[in-house]
Amino acid sequence: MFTDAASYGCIVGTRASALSAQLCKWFNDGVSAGAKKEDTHMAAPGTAEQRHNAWKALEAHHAQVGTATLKEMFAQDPKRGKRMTLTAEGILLDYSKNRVNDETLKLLTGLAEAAGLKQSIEAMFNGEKINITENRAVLHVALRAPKDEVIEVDGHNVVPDVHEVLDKMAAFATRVRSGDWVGATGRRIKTVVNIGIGGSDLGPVMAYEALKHYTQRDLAFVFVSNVDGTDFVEGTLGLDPHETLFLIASKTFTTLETMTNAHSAREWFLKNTDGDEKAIAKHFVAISTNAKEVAKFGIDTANMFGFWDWVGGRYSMDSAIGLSTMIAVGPDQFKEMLEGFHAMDVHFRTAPLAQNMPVLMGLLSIWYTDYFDAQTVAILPYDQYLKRFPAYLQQLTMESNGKHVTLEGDHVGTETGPVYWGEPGTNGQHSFYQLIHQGTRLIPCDFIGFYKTLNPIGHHHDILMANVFAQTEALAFGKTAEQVKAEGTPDNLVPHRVFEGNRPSNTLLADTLTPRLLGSLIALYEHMVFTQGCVWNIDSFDQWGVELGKVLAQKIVGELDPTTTPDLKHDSSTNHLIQLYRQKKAANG
Ligand code: G6Q
Repeated sequence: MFTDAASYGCIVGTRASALSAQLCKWFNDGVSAGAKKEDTHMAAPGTAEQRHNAWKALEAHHAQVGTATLKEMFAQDPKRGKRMTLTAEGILLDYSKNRVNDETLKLLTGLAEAAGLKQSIEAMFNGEKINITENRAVLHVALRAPKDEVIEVDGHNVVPDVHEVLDKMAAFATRVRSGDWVGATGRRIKTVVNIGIGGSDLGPVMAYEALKHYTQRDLAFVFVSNVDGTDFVEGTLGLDPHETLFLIASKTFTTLETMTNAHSAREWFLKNTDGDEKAIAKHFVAISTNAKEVAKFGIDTANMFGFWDWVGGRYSMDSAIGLSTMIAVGPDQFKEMLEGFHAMDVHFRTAPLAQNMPVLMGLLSIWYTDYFDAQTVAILPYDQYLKRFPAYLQQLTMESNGKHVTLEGDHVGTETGPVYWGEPGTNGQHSFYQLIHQGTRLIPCDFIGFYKTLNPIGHHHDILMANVFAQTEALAFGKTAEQVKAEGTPDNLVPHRVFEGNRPSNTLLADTLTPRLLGSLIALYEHMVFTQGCVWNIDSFDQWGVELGKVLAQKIVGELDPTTTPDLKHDSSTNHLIQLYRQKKAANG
């Protein structure tokens, strides 16, 4: 029989003692690394001792309240549901169904203060080189700064550069949308194919899907990312090259997947037209920071849209990387999206920590990750247009905070980035929600819904939103054995039908999904990630794990040619797998 007490125990899963041991190590390392800390570009946070004390205070607090239930908390404070809400830039966050009380929030805010979050936010907005491992500024906030703002990197104001590119994008997008930009044979562009991967793909795809309602429907959009030839072949199947425009999106213009797809696109285009290389200029444009490689590929740099090394790939969807978005929705609506981003930037920079939505969400995720041993966070948008939002957030969160060393290079003393995942509702309810409701793991969830649908038919929207409210209620309050019995359930089935409850969730509600709202929503998560990274004292803006993959595959590609006899120097498993592939490839011709 599942009693309430037993059920809480099994999902609380506190790792307080392990955390305590790690914190001691971290504290000692922090003190000895004190001098090194001065060398970094981060603005000085609290001392190692203050940070240590803030973590320890939360640990003690967790020992006291970690088993308290949402049911009790709601019973104690009838106004909790209304009180624990926060509104910013058209988004309402209801955080009342989290396992926190006022003291928890105070201590979490104290943790952020001790970590120097306020100073770090200023350091980012001021263009300091807070991406210390790449010695780069982190200025996606400059991509949506109004024209009159001044943001300097090495003494140079980057805002005019941003607006120059935005203007160039707007002129180009307008020409493609109106049919003024024509292909080499004078035909109007009907399909735009974005070729990119990772940060040069996930943002554009997500934004295209999210804003489909606002797109020009006589233009089709295709996104090719995977080096698996199937992606390119299926993506271009049936396209007329005379009416197709390729956007080659790559910050470096050296990424193996993107360059392979770009070369295939070039061959496909020349093979299916009269093969005149001069036509390339009308059908290929580049989005990159690397003019040299763009020219080498054969794209006229006049048809190149630039950005800068201070824009990280996963933070680039509102830079020139968003050209496909701008062509789809038009420059005015793209501008509205940027305004939404900017509004949330201002909120993040100016709101007090306790009323700061990205900060609060970041701190709540730290509470579950580091004190409840929660390993994942589910992102559950109840809007079909946001179907790619969880995939987008996977990269934003996990590439940013999937780090095991501190800014000083020491092993972290706490757990860092949880796994983010999800699917749109209500589809997910018919598959993995079972585990969230009745499994043994604690999975904090973000539910995202809208008061108004863009497609009002019948009762669909009420049914959709009723599910949001029902799910968060069931997760928080569950169903006791007594309730199950009272329904006439046979005794042997009662345990199976008990819902422990006490499973936390955030609910995010907004009026309707507009370009502006999308911008604010993305910025909310960007800054939530920043908050987490600052508290964990890690570099959220490098991605050495991605870089490694880029190098390793390049080497092995050359070893797969069966006409050569490479001296394979990998481990015995990798050598064997490569040999098998070479033999099969030779046999298959
Ligand atoms: C993002 C990562 C990574 C990157 C891709 C594509 O933050 O760095 O996902 O966006 O590897 O890189 P390119 O744009 O240089 O092709």
